[in-house]
Amino acid sequence: MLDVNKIRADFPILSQKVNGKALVYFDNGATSQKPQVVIDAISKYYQEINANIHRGVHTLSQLATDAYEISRGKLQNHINAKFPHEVLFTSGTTHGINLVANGFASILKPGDEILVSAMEHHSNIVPWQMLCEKTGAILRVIPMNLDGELIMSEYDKLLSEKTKIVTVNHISNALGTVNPIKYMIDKAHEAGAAILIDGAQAVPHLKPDVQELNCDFYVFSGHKICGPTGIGILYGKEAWLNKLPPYQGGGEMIKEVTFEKTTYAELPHKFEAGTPNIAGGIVLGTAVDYMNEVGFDNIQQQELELLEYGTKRLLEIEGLKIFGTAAAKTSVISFNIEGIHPYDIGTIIDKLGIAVRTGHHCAQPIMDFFKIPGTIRASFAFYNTTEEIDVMVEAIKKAKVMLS
Ligand code: 7TS
Repeated sequence: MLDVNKIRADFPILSQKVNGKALVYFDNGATSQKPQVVIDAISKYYQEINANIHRGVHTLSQLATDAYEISRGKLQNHINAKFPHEVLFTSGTTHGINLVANGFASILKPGDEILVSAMEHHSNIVPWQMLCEKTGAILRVIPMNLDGELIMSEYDKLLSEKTKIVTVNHISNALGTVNPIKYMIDKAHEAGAAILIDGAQAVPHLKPDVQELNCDFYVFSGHKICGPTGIGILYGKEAWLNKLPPYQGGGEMIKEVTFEKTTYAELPHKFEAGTPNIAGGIVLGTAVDYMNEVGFDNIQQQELELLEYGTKRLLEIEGLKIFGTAAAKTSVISFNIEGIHPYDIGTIIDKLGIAVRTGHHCAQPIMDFFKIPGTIRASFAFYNTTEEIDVMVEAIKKAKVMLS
């Protein structure tokens, strides 16, 4: 069992007051809070070993390079990648998806098809639409049902020899649905297509095993797993990363440059042009260590309790409707109250110290599907408590009285 009070003491921001009230932070889907070890590791890097990596023979450069590569190894272990060079540092999920989509420009022909799901974040829609514009490929959408579950029989029908890549989130940011990605990966491969998994909302809750999943690409952001912003991971199978052209040209990604011809560096450097977010890369390793120390079994147990308790308490509010009622769900509750705009509730409960996200959550097609302008989203992390849910429920009741 998780000692939540002990865990909360690791996060200085959680004992802050916001608008004069104790902070209730339920916007973990947007970004997680950071434990003191992570905050300290950032200072330590700049205080003790700051230098550019992979270039100097001097001691600090070597220390920074070693720390960066040790962190890559931690991430490799964390997701069980076969090789460290299959783990690329990016600036985040968005960067990882754009890198892969850009690479596929050299593979796709007019009429080829890309499958996306109906419940994607914009960052897993727009890069593929841009790719379609560039190549003449066609975007097809895997539909979902009213519970917010992808319809697998429709997915099976959409897959064909025209399908070149499938791209789907592991967990939906707006609905909390956990998608059947193992099934989807196997089916994509049977059809001869590659598959990218957007793990941005999954990695805060579980440890993906990329070899067991057998996905071709798996992307996520560091800032949702207690790490800093501006750093993320793109896992790609070695064969795919060798096949794709580099995304950006520049220093560190070359083997040899002449004005006649340039040859590219081996993986992972081929995809890591320029000075990267060195501190971010190193500290992401610290963040992953922290999450593993807390333990994903403990995290899941705590979050399941929060999901069940939160769902029960919220449904006590008259006129409240939850969007995203999939059988397989994580600790995200998206809801609306009849006759009240989500922004109004969000604004009032913010005054009471409660941070939730309101709006379309960068997933407008989901809102269009449910014919709503947006939702109020409470997304819980392992450091949240049922008492905080009680505070939110009371605040929403107050807001409802004020607004009706
Ligand atoms: N994919 C999913 C499923 C996401 O939830 C997000 C961010 C992204 C991609 C993009 O990640 P980034 O780190 O590159 O920005 N989701 C959210 C959210 O739900 N609220 O704020 C950001």
